[in-house]
Order: sequence, then structure tokens, then C-alpha cells
Amino acid sequence: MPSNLALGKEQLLSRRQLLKLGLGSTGVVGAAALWQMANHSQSIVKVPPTEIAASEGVTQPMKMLRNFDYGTLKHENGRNIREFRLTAGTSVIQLNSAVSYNIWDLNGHIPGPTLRVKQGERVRILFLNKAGHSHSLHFHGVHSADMDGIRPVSNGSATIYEFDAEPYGVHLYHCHIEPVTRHIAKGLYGMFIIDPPKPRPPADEIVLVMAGYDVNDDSHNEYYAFNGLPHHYMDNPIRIYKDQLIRLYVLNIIEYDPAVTFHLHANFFNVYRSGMTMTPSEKTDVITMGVAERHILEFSFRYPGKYMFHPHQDAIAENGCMGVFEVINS
Ligand SMILES: [Cu+2]
Repeated sequence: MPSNLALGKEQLLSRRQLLKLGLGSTGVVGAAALWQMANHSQSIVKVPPTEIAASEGVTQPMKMLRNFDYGTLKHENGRNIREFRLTAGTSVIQLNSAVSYNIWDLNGHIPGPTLRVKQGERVRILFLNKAGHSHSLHFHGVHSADMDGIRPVSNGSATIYEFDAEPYGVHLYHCHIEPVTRHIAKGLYGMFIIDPPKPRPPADEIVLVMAGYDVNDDSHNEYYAFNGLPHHYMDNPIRIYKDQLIRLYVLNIIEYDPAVTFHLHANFFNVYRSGMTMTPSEKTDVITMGVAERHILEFSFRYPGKYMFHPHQDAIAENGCMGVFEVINS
């Protein structure tokens, strides 16, 4: 692959080109730790140990909390390029002891990886579709029409999306093949964070992606989840330190429900709308999000203990979109 590759449009690749790109196998190349230390405050913040069960499989609720995919850093023509590899596939997830559900996954997981870049970097997405149906990846952000990710990529094919990372904020990516609602609800979505040029203050940074599952194809969700698995953070509270600044990256990708709220118990949070501001727009304890809306929410807890978080719609919370922060002394 030439180092100065510049694509003018979504381009289907031959099998030979795929092999040259190393897309014969799935999996994302590891994070660039040095870049993370230089650009992200998180590495100097004390974070409670998180027990990640060996059984975490297609859903990875504990691992996903603080896991960011920085891709592979390349330098081409004096620019930083962040290269990511995303492969769509098929999986079966176990929503509870009685209910399993066929989904489309990205790199073997649902939700897809949380991609993270810095504003101004070049982003290159190598997308391989092995999910048995035409799909695409549409990124929220500013880019050319050719890179908008609405053209179908047929099963067994690949394409490259390439654009500049702008503007900074909490964004998302998802499949854009009709019916889009169905393709998203079946698993083809993830968070896409563009960091601002000047890093945000040090904080314990946590990702929460809210999604629903319509397991009987009636265009209504029977189950809901934070980070893939219903009720997981009720049984496995998210440990955070008392008086530590917590920075939540929250995305609502619950299809079939027009809007949901996010409510935090016994506290208030600062809202950075779409993550696109450096100063908060409001302070509240409940915020409403339509489908694909997302925000940065910041708070710290003054008292140790267990505190729930959930949408303020009972039917959504009680069917899986509910969790607990366990505040501990550092
Ligand atoms: Cu799709």
C-alpha cells in the first residue's frame, strides 16, 4: 500500500489489496501508549481496579468502560494518520439465561470499539464486511460526500474511509444501509471521540453506550443495556473514587424509542453538549437524548456508597438499562 494513498471516494478493494493491507485477519492493532500519555490526562489519574471476567465475550461491559482504541499511528506527508481496522461479522449474544440473540458485530463485539483521535489528525478506516449482508460505516463529523459511508459494501468486500478529524466532540459511527434503524439495532454502531487540541483536565474517563434489543422483530425493544449487556452494572457496580472527577462519555443509540433520559442519583453533573465545548452548558441530574445524541457529563461524588444511574423511563431501566456507581475511598 503506497504511503501517500489518497482516496477520492469509497473504493472497493480487490482480494490482493486486502491481503496487502493485512485484512485477511480481524482485530485492531494495539493502542499507541506514548501518544496516549502525551495527549490524554487519563494516564495520570488513579482509577480503581476493574475486575474483568474471563467470560466477557461478544459483549465486554467491564473492559469497555475505560477502553479506547487509538488505532495505529502513521506519519505520511508530514501528517499524523490514525488507521483503524473494523470488520463486521455475525455473533450470538446471551441477553440473560433464557434469551440469546443474533447480532452483527464489529471486531467481534457489540458495541463496536470506542475509536479515539485528536482534532486535526487524518483518520483512515479500513472496513471489511464479513457479516453476510451489505453494510457500511457512516461517521458523524465533517467530511466530503464521498466519505459519508452511505454506499453499500457487499459481503466479502472492503472499503476505506478517510477524512480529517473535526470537529472535536463525542461522535459516533454506524451502518447506514436501509433499514438503518434495523442495521443499527442489530449491532453496527460505536462511539467516535475526537479530542480537543488542548486536552481536557485529568479525570477518570468512562464510556457508556445505551442501546436496545428488539429480539422478536416487532420494532419495539424488549431489552436495553449499557455497553451491551442488560443489567450488568447492577450486579457488577462501576467502582470510582470519592472526590475524583469522573468524565462520562454517554451515547444514546437506542432505536425504536424516540428519546430517553439519563439520570444520576444523589448528584448533579456538568453537561458538555455533544462534547463540543470546553465549558459546561448546564448543570442538572437528568438529561434527555434523542437517538444518536451524546454528551460529556462530569461529576464527582462527595460520599462513599452505591448510587444508581438509569433512564427515568421505568420500562427502559427495568429491562436492562440500569447500573450502579460504587464510590470508594482512594
Ligand atoms: Cu448494515
